[in-house]
Amino acid sequence: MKIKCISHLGIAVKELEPVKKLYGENLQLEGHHEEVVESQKVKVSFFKVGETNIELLLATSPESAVAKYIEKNGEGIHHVAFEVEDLESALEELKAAGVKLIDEKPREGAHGAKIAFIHPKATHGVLIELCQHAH
Ligand code: CMX
Repeated sequence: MKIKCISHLGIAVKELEPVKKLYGENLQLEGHHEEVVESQKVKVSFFKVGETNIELLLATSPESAVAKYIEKNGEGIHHVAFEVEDLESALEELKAAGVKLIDEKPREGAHGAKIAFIHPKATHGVLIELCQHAH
């Protein structure tokens, strides 16, 4: 597989507005996209950092994985997302190598990107997302 770059770092937050103020006003990063990803039960807000992004993650339901994460760990870095050239074949490769996956097939994430998660049990505690952007 070919990992092209870190697409984003996902940060779990309890409230969006004060964190947006921190990244947007205090750290002066450019906020450029916001959307609710219904399937993931999250609202996401992106800030550009050079070629990569900070993705703030707000749970939209108590059943959201992000709500569960915050309950257990508090706010903080939730996942790292690597952009790959071809997500389906990357997943096939990992599966063949015996790496435990959460998603064996791509599903839809923010920006209409195809995304899939590797299980944190297989990644020494860091939740890894692989994504392939629509463009
Ligand atoms: N980082 C590290 N470990 C994590 C973790 C995280 N973010 N989230 C869960 N885990 C650990 C748990 O602590 C648990 O460990 P133990 O078994 O030792 O207690 C284990 O992984 C399983 O966690 P769980 O919540 O019980 O299991 P689920 O199968 O219900 O969910 C997961 C696991 C990772 C899929 C889910 O928690 C999750 O975070 N999904 C991704 C949601 C998300 O970020 N969506 C936004 C996408 C938007 C986009 O980028 O486009």
